[in-house]
Amino acid sequence: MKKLALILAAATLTFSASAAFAADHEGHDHGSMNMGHGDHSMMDMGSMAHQEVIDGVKATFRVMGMVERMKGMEMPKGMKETHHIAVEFKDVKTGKALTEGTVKVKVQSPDKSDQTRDLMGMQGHFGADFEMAKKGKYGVMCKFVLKDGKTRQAKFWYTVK
Ligand SMILES: [Cu+2]
Repeated sequence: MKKLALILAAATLTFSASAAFAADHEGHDHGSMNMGHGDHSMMDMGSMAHQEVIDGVKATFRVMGMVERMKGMEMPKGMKETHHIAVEFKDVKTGKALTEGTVKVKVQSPDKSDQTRDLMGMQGHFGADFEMAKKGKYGVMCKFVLKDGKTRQAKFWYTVK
């Protein structure tokens, strides 16, 4: 009788342990299906900050937080830049990407100080890093000259929360 009780107790223990494991596992899968992955890819892309058509060219701006962009990597010491601003240009008529040209961006901080950078062409877009550490509204002004030689400008506000 004593032996049987022991076996039963052991069986119950094993059963409840595996049930708990299964419940745990299901919970985990469910959680990652819901939010985790979608969020992650959104961060990698950077959120669209502004889109505008200027004289036949569609400009799409994205602003990426560097901490998110460099997830899993260590931030280089002494690096002040906090955000990456990227812009893509498209010919509205043909839908073709315009990847050649000179692009300048001026960012005005909430304290009215400003930074101007030449954006480098990289993987189909132009981009540069800026210091946007303070919370508030930043004015982003972009001046660009693409292959057709025309000077175009775009402007938008970006809020750091
Ligand atoms: Cu970039």
